[in-house]
Amino acid sequence: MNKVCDLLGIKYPIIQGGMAWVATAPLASAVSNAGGLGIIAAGNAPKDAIRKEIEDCKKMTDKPYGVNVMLLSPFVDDIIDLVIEEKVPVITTGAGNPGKYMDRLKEAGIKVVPVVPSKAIAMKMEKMGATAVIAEGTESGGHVGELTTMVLVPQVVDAVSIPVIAAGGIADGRGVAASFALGAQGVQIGTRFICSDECTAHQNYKEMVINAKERDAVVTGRSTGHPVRSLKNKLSKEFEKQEKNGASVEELEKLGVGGLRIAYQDGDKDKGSFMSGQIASMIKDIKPCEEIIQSLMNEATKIMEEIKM
Ligand code: TUI
Repeated sequence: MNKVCDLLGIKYPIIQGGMAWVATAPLASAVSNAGGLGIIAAGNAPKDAIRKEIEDCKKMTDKPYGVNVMLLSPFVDDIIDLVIEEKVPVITTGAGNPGKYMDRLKEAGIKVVPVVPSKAIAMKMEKMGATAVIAEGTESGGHVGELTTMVLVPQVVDAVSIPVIAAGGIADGRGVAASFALGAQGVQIGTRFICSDECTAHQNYKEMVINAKERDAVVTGRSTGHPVRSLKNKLSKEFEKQEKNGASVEELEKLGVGGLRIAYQDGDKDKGSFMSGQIASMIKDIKPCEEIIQSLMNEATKIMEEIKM
């Protein structure tokens, strides 16, 4: 039995990425119903908005699901209260250290799976009582670390005893098999699920991912200390220009704020921040989550059986 499946009570070791705005109840419940772990992303949203997503998700699936807590959110304390009140089975965390909430979460029986960008932070999370860690390489979308998935995952695997879930640059069965070869026991997949039928993002967001070429998922905002990977467009170019011209962190953050909502809701291809992983250029179609997960598993199983022979 796979340890990640065992710990999380799921059929396949596939965890959906906690994509702010994009990961709502319809997507999360579809992934959970298909045998993975669907995730509702709290992002920067207030408590009541996420409570509604949790309630909707519970109506649409009786399988385990999770909430991604974005630790830079101004509402993070409220979101922690919420996941405890709602008895959410699993949380993933991003963009920081969930340490100060760990005791309360564990006491409430919530499994905590932090996203980590380095071996050092993974070891810290294990000590604090994390159930597993997600080692997320810089290929991923949104807020990124420095190390690639290829370099990060085996080092985290060697450094901790809890299960490691690989993330960043995975969208097909080859990526799943490669992750297992590196010692991971599960994968977190984000960008591939944007291009699912159940994802509630604007059609233009899905088109941006499908039309992306191999070097289109670019990182901006390194100078602010919060580097973000998104698809190249007018906004990313303007951001890059202002960054080169020495704009202040405040000016840059003002330019970036709200971009994700514009991408998700309005689908404005010029003004939106279309956060996406590098793997966007390999995604060519929009399918139901069930089909995505089935082909990931079939392809990965076939590769792993070929290795056995
Ligand atoms: O969190 C993500 N991806 C995200 S968050 C996000 S919303 C946002 N928007 C603008 C600026 C910042 C965030 C969009 N995409 N991925 C997981 C992730 N976590 N990547 C890196 C980290 C991380 C970084 C530092 C995790 C822990 C950490 O710990 C530092 C410490 O305190 O030791």
